[in-house]
Amino acid sequence: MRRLIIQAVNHSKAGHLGGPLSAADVLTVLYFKILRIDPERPHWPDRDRFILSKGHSAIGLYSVLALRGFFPVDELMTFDQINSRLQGHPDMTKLPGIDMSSGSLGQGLSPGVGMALGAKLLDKDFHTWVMLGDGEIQEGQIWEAALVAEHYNLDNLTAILDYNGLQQYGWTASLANGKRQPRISIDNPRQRWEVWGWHVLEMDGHNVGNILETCRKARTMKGKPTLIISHSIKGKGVSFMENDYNWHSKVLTEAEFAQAMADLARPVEGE
Ligand SMILES: Cc1ncc(C[n+]2csc(CCOP(=O)(O)OP(=O)(O)O)c2C)c(N)n1
Repeated sequence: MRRLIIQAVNHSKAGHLGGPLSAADVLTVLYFKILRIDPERPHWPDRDRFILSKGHSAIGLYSVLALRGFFPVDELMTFDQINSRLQGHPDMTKLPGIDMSSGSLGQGLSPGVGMALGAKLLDKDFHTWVMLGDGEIQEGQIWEAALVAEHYNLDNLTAILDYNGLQQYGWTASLANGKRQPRISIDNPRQRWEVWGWHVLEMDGHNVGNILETCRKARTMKGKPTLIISHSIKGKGVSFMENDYNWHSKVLTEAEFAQAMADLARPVEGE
């Protein structure tokens, strides 16, 4: 999947890399083991819903959808081209399998709350999952949605925070490398979300067994919504991209492309 991400972004000469690579393992476990979905029936009313609120990681979502059989893997090479169904940010009106358009950060949890509330009102048992970025949760709309989810006791809603510590131009925490950073802190998300009335779980976002176990547990949590803090590494899998915000979104040179593909030819840890 990571190789497909690199190939598609390299081919289009545009798109994000760090964020999709940090989310790749979680997306894989969700789409292959957790979500109740059917690629043959992308609009099945009883399917689980998934919203990639950090929509700039679209190529990660497209890759897993293709591998799961929603559309041909070859189509990934149309990524970000005019008239492609695979735009730089997910478009639910174009591509079956996308439950919500996204890209303007901060807006994905609100429709997730609506879907989860809708399921309760209609007495349906599907679960709604929303993936958030740690830079993204500085957005006030996320805070409002979190409070509404708690108000309605939406235990059929799970948010997964891709906690890679980086956003577009640097660290998300107020204190990084011993230096105070001039940006709003999202340190200690556990404390904040617990105060907002959510269950909070944590997992290693690159350990498939741990992701599987934690997501299964989230589905069974009762009484209130659940946040999973997924500890991850931005750029995971490509040596020179890991923990470097410069690779948030950048075009690869030929040599960098070759190095990235070589890095990703290594066996996956723990496989
Ligand atoms: C409302 C809004 N402001 C700014 C952007 C530009 N932008 C795209 S990605 C990004 C950083 C996101 O960081 P984070 O949520 O931590 O995502 P990740 O590190 O997982 O890529 C920004 C500022 C945007 N897409 N939407």
